[in-house]
Amino acid sequence: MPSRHTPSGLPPALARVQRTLVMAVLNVTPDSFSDGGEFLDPERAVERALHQVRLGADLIDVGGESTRPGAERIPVAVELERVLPVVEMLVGEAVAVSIDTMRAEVARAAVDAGAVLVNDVSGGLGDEAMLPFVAESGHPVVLMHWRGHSREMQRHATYPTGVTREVVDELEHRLEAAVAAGVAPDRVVLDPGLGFAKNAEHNWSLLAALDGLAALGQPLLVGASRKRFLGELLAVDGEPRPVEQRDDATVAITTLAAAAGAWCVRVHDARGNVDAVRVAEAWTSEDR
Ligand code: PMM
Repeated sequence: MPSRHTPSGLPPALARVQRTLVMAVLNVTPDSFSDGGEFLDPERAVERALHQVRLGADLIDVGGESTRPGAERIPVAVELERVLPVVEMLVGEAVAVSIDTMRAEVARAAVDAGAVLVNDVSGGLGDEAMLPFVAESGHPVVLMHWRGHSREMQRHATYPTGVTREVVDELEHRLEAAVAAGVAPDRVVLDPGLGFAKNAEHNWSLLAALDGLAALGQPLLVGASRKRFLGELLAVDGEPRPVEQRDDATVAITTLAAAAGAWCVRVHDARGNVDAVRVAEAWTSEDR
């Protein structure tokens, strides 16, 4: 079984966990592909997150800007207005919060409010102030493979020398950039960025190569939950499986990702995924 790497700098309750972590998504947006508009009201958002924690989620990933293909950017003030009250309320409930943002200003406000992890889908490319901020804060950071903003990203879904090779190379560059900015390498989590400048075939290649990515020696995060490539896989008569019926396939990916050594999976509904990481842990455990 490939070894699972865990980032430093997490709160002790998370650092102690001896299995793949389950991060539950909380999109405080009107337009995310799977849950857009459902949790714009902070009270509802918090209720949803607490439900996910009761189901066994280890972390709640709060995001205020949709990254679905084609999405337009929003002003930073709007992003802050969406996420901050929710982060504050969740921290007040002793929930471990991750902040899903490409903006240093939003990351800083969330960290000041008590967020424990920064999740940057742009891998530090979206805002030049992000990596220096992460270095200063000392928080662990997720750097995802990214090739451009949602509006235009599918134009960059070309990998002439092989998707795994190019993604690994580009992630290594992001890691180097983080270290050059002063981020401790043991705080950096890498993420292949499924669906971001990638078609279904690219996503499956990356998932199949996950143990190879784990060999980079960094903790890995996998975000496959409900994504379009699952809808395409399960299509009937050319009709993709609807978003709300992709959770079983998500659980299957979680099991395989956990067995391949992922540190964390990012999912919309913790149910099933929490059991899946336990199954994978028992399956791959070496001390029996
Ligand atoms: N995917 C989405 C948003 N944030 N963060 C990380 N680290 N990895 C991902 O794969 C990822 C992400 C898009 O999905 P959503 O709109 O359902 O949140």
